[in-house]
Amino acid sequence: MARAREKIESPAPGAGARLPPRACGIVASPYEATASFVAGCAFGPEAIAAELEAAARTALRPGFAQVDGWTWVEAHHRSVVVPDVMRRDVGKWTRELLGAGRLPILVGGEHTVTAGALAAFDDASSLTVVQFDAHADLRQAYEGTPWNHACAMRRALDRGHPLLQVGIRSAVREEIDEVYGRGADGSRGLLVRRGPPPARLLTRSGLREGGLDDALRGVGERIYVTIDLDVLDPGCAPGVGTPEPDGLSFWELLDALERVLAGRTLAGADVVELCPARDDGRTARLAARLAAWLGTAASAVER
Ligand SMILES: [Mn+2]
Repeated sequence: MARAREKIESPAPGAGARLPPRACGIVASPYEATASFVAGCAFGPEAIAAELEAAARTALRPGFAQVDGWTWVEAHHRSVVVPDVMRRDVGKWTRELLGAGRLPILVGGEHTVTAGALAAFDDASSLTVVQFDAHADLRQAYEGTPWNHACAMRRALDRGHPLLQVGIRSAVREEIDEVYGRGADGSRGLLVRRGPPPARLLTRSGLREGGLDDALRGVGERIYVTIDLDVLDPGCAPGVGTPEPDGLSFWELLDALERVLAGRTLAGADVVELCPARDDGRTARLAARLAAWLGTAASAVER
């Protein structure tokens, strides 16, 4: 792994190394404190690092950014399980990359790490979080903590971020009712909460039926994309902690991302919940490709 990171460049954690002006930076957060089904996503970042290293040697990958020269920062050690420490460290490095004019792409780690990246952005109400996920992640608390990965998007709402949830196919009644109101009927798979902050949820079936354009109506110009890999079908992405049948194909995800970002600015992104213990290598490669795809939006980076 040390070798994998040499080429992508790795300032020591917390060293405050001066970062050269390059388009993208990866913030690695091997954080795992609340795995509720299968453990192991603390090893996600190093699996992605190996795939990015392989990708850096690949000349022909049309549509994906060249990843050689990207900065790689390890936000904290794998032993960190205190949410405040994770959020502080991920926030610090995300801020550092933003300050250097680079697009921060966070790789996890469990979905809780998104809170760390979002902490680096001051004006939450002008940064819409677009979540691709099988699960709603809207619980107020789960298994005794508000920093469980099942609460990730509830915390984003708490910060004041408008939210668009896409591909959802698993949620409990209470979390939906609490955010979208009792009697939310989900007609055509789209739930709408009129904020502040506003929120929308497009189910998996709603996406299949062409509901994304409706869901995107009125969504703001600055976007933070969070991709929980379990939004994908377990057939193409088996290496996740909480797999759900009937997910998106890789193409379907890229197509949806393209439509989300058309005419909008990507301010930051993350790819989370990779669980190498469940993987045969295909999910790690896919996660690295996703990061490289997100990197194509780096030219539009802004704070
Ligand atoms: Mn999630």
